[in-house]
Amino acid sequence: MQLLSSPTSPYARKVRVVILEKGLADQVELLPGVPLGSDADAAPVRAANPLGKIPALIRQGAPTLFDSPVICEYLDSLGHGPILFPHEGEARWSGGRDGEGEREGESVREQERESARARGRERERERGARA
Ligand SMILES: N[C@@H](CCC(=O)N[C@@H](CS)C(=O)NCC(=O)O)C(=O)O
Repeated sequence: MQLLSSPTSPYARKVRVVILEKGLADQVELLPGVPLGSDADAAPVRAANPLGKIPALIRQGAPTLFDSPVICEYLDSLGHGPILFPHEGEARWSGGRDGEGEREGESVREQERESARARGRERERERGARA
């Protein structure tokens, strides 16, 4: 299996934690995923996930999985050790929420948008200086 991910994605980090906790590190190759890069950089992510997001888990001979809760539960079903995502009972409803990750994700996205705006302003200044 191959995981498209990045160090800054909280969703991808959650999946990497599951990979480690479930003893699957030797079965999952980590590949860089750049969802918000240039068309060329983002192409592998868009090819793997129609939503153009990371994480995405590419499986040999089976459809690619995307959306971190789905990926996490799938990996949980494969690996060793205690179940991390209970299937039933109170434990199912009291754990595994994505709220923290979403807040962190929004903060990362805002930083990326601000970097893109700063690069745009820099390019404008360079064009102005050359004119
Ligand atoms: N619900 C998704 C959210 C994934 C997500 O938003 N990933 C961000 C990176 S942290 C992304 O790929 N964003 C690209 C975009 O929104 O186009 C999950 O849990 O995997």
